[in-house]
Amino acid sequence: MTERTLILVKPDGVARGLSGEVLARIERKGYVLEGVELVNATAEQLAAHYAEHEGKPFYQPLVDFMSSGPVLAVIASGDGVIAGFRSLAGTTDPTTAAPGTIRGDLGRDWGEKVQKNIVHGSDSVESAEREIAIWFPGR
Ligand code: DAT
Ligand code: MG
Repeated sequence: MTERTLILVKPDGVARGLSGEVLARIERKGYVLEGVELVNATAEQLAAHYAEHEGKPFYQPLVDFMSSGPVLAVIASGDGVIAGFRSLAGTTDPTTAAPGTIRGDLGRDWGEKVQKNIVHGSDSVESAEREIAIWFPGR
């Protein structure tokens, strides 16, 4: 089913010059870029985006990291793009993410205080629509 997802190239990805690499992988898979914008995330955007993780030990370090530089917010569309991009991204910890995935190929840093895993991708239709409204109001 054609659907939309919300992807973020996180501050580590943008700072390392990996935005184009991530966009290229999305396009090579056949997904369509519907919106791309460089954003300095506000505290309100991050609180809304990561509401499900509030109270967890990694929450504050995560929000601090996400505020440390610009993020590239992307809407991508296509058949099965929500699960498909999660598959392209790889599992959460880049150390064990499979080779061939964005996190597995390009990520490394992980720890109690830093979670630099390059990208975010929505995990369900409901999350995707909720997150698109946070990063692209009116879309
Ligand atoms: P994902 O980004 O793979 O959907 P998630 O939604 O569970 O993972 O968590 C959001 C982010 O929070 C994740 O990209 C990195 C950080 N994170 C998750 N679990 C963590 C943990 N156990 N320790 C440190 N950071 C974590
Ligand atoms: Mg998640």
